[in-house]
Amino acid sequence: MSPSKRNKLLIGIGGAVGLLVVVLLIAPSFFDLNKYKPELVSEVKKATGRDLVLDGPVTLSLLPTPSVGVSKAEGTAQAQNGTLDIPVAASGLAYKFADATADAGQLTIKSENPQSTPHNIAIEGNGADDKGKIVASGGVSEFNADLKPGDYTFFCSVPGHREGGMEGKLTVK
Ligand SMILES: [Cu+2]
Repeated sequence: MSPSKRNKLLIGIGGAVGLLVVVLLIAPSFFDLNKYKPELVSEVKKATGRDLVLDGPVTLSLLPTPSVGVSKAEGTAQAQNGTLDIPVAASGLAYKFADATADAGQLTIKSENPQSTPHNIAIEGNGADDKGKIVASGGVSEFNADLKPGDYTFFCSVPGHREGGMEGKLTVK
């Protein structure tokens, strides 16, 4: 292959791959890369006059989902009238509060999630193991628990989120 032809091939492949990356960033969840295989092949052929053979399914993973912007959890959420409200932060793997306090007894724990990333609220420790459903885009995760005095941990049970920072201490008095 001559040097100029090789450059053309590289530019052609680069352009087609660049286009795919842009489409992936716009619509990652609706996107089936294999649907674009014929276009990719024809683009490469147009640019180079050669047939590109793509064997098998084409896969490209952008996971874990890139998160933009990080909110820091601050302060203590305090239960009021039997409800403990620990909302998810506007962005990032964080709640709005770093920790929480409540009185012993019946408690509703809830967490509104403004993000498109799914989250929930769960607790464990001191014999408790409860969680609300996973929600997104303004949904509210909540559950009821009858809590004895002691130390608990609240966290998001979506895989990786607790490790990413979505946890805090709940003190029940
Ligand atoms: Cu989460």
